[in-house]
Amino acid sequence: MNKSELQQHDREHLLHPFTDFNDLGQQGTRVITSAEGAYITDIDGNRMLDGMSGLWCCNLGYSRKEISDAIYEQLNTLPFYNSFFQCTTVPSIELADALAEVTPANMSNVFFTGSGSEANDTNLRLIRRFWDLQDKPEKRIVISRKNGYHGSTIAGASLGGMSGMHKQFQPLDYIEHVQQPYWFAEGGDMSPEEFGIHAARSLDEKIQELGPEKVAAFFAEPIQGAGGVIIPPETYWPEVKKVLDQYDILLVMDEVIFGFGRTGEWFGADYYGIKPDLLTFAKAVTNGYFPLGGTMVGDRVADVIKSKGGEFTHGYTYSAHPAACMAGLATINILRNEKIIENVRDVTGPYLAKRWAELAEHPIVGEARSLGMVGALELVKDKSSRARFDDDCTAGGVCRDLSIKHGLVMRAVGDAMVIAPPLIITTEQVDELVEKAHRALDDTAKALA
Ligand code: PXG
Repeated sequence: MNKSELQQHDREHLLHPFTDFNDLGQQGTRVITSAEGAYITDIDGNRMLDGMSGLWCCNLGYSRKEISDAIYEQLNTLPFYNSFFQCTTVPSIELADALAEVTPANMSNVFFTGSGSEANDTNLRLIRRFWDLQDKPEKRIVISRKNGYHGSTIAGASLGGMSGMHKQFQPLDYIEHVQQPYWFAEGGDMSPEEFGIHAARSLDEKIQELGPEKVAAFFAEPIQGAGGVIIPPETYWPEVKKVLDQYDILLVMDEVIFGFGRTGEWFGADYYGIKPDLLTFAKAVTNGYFPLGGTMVGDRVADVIKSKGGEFTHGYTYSAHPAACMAGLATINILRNEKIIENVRDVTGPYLAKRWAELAEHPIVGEARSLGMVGALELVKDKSSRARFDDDCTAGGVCRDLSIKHGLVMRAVGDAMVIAPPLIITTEQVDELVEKAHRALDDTAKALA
């Protein structure tokens, strides 16, 4: 099929995630046909620097044959076996061992799933069982944050704080949402430090309003990814942890985006020096090469679930799929052996921070923030008042399309332009990224003038 035939069949038969089908019908999908290193190529032969690592997953880029070989060899040895009913496979044991080593010290058990959304469903099941087994059945309510993202199943989308998603289904009634630590958009006249405390206090207030004895857990991303790379002020996490400890509420860190090196540490929890009770992962655990997710279960929770006995009536056919586990092992081996994460922490992360900050000088950029290998630019019409170009935040979409024309994939979250390039990006490629982003900003300013 040629390009237009492919687009026609795509329109007729494929329902895409998070897509307005009328828009898609008019524009046609972009057909991506190959990828190499940090670059993707479309069907017209356009080569683009992938500033989004696929969908926040290909931390090692696209050319790691060790991972595809590991999957292939496993498929030719034992393509499938389940982990139910007292069965196991060698890859699943080896990956569980490796995960216990690289995740925070208080975590030595894993429950495997097929995706991040499923893993958050698993977390809700584990949390309920944990409190029930300790004769605290009244601890039922879960708190998360407005504009957080935790997946797209009913549980994931209920946990997430995306109002546009909540309008399209019936969210679970035992999940409450509190303020996000988004200083640029919501900080008003407060300093970032003051605002960090303020956002954490909104959690405290919600807990007191609900009754601490009824609150089971708090779910949060270390840094909000899909919400727009929202890096909380330094004061936020220490204060949140204090509040949760005070009321004996479990902390679930959802590291689907920030796990496996994105901050320059293995996990966001390491970056912030926090030990969560549960830690959700997916995406980069297999470098995006094979569907796999899971939750790391902290010792406090695992000890209760394991020692109190009784069957935990939960699991997925593809929990611990052997080929997925081999992909995970190969990925962790590369991250470790090639010191990829240390390089982000010591070399490429600081370099990106320096170059990205230069974009704050651009007339339509209200803030340029970055950390490790993520960044965001806030597009504004007026820098001092932080006024947007329009109420519907359409400038982001304009900038994204112009950026693609210049050969750089950025993602628009409203009017925040976000990047999460592969961790293997070189300093020269960071230069290329920043220059292309600059050109996209210039063209956006012209287009919106
Ligand atoms: N938690 C977090 C923090 C995520 O970012 C999920 C859970 C769900 O994972 P699965 O594997 O079920 O998709 C995610 C996924 C975007 C975008 O456009 C982000 C995600 C997924 C799709 C698009 O930023 N994050």
